[in-house]
Amino acid sequence: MDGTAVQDKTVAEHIVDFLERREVRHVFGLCGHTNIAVLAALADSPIDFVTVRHEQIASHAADAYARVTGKASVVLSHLSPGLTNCATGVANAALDCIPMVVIAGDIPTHYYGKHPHQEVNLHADAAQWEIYRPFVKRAWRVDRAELMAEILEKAFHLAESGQPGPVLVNVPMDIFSQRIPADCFDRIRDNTRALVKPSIDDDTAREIVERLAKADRPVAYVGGGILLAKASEELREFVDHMGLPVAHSLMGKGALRDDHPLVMGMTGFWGTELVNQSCLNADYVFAVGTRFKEADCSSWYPGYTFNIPGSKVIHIDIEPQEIGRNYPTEIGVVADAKAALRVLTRVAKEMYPDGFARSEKKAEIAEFRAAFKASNAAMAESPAFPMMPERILADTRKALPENAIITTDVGWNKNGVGQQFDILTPGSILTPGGFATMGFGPPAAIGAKLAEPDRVVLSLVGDGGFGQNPAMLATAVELDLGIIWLVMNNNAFGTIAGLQKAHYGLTYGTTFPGTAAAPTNGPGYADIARAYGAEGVRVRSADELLPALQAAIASGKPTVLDVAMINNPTPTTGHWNILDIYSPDSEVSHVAT
Ligand SMILES: Cc1ncc(C[n+]2csc(CCOP(=O)(O)OP(=O)(O)O)c2C)c(N)n1
Ligand SMILES: [Mg+2]
Repeated sequence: MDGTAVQDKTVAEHIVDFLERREVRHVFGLCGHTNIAVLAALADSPIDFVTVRHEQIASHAADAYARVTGKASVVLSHLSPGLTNCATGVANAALDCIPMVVIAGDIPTHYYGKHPHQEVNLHADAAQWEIYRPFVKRAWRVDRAELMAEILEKAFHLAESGQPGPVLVNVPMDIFSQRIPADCFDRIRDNTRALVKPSIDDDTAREIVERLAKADRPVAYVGGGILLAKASEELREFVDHMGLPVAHSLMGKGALRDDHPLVMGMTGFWGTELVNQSCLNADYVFAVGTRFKEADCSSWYPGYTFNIPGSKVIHIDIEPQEIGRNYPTEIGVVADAKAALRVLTRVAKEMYPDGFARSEKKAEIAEFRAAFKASNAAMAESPAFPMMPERILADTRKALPENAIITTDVGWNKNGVGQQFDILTPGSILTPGGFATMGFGPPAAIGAKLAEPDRVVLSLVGDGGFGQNPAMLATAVELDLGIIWLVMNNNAFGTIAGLQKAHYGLTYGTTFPGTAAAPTNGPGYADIARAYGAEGVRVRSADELLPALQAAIASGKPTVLDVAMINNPTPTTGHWNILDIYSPDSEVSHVAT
């Protein structure tokens, strides 16, 4: 450190300058006595601080913001209860590989271990940062002010590179207020902000193309890694040239438009017959940016989604730990999906300039799609009220422009959407895949709308999920965000109620008893919306939904639509091992009522 340098700014002010230089536009968070120094510095900054009423709302909103912008989002949290409230959203981001930098205040360094106000110290002094260790890529406790610049720099690099994910920068409050010389931050000023990602070599690419070309029944199986790498266009070029039918995981939904002639759909428990059968019969599975997760692979049971070994696996992923984790892999490549697919397409065009039509497979896909649609038609057009879930999804698709962003939660809105709702713009569905967090979707819509204010943003959510974070409405109204929340209201934690009914013959603790005022529909979600200053509409017949959606989109106002829905489970063709755990001796189907 230069002893003559001016001690010009506090660490908090330097942090804000750093974030401005990184072109951060929004910071999500909630105040506390440990972080108001940073808020004071933000007050004079072009960066907007998005105030929420519960830290989980901040971390989910930041998660969605990062999914849409493709860059690390920033959360500012208070210590202990603030940080634990925030944890669910951070863990959700971690399991879906979403880059995020969480900056948290902590107790002052000179009080470590003395049990100052709100210290977490039962096993070690000033140990709140350890709570995050299992789900962040790295957690720093900043014990010296001069180290802040390098730590922040590393934090952003780590969050955004390799397999992305959240990191924690935990800062004792006295460090925020310390004045440090400017050159502490100047040291990193000219450092690069974007790291070049690894690709595939031509020889390996040729080997892969050769095997896929010679295969009889190859299948591409893609995951969220395609969207994280913004590789949809490269994927389309490669599968079009090779004529590869495409299956995808839940997180891979929308990697290609769902109406692309080669897209078969989502695999696994909630997959359809076509996609699960095609994967079972594949001689080669060409997997990119996916981790072969349990729900997508029918608990890895042979005979439901994948038959591996049997089918051979080629797997490209940015993270070596994902390769060979659950299935033996013939060729494994650690590479960025976008870079690797570019090389593969170039090599494939050199080796097989005419490409592969696989017209028969395309015809089979088209035929299945038509038959699946026909088999759902009665439900998708049903006038029943409470509404059929299929009709809610069909009317929602009709009302939305192709590039609308949809956030899902868990429940029918996730499983049914994965199975039967067409996504027509890559990256336009944001879903909590790995952590499957109930309560993700409504606040996630706030992050999505802030990232893309000109696009329609709709949160499809169950009544259980909506009930988790209704306070997000305060933020949406304060910022006048024209989001639509469609509450698929079956007066139940329906997905779990369906499992319980099938295995135990009852619904205890899984449905809502109702209230005297609303015995069958639970709390008045439209009234709650109006109390927060948003629009609230209780839809009263099936035919009212489409016009209500169109009116909400046209109004541009934050609007909650409360839509009564029949409590039927999402149909399944795959398997989930929990069924055997509940009922080991009988083959109980989830769809049984
Ligand atoms: C935070 C959290 N708690 C519990 C669960 C377990 N869970 C999975 S689906 C579900 C029910 C969701 O209910 P709702 O949002 O009403 O959707 P529905 O299943 O009725 O369509 C629950 C409780 C979870 N995934 N996340
Ligand atoms: Mg429900």
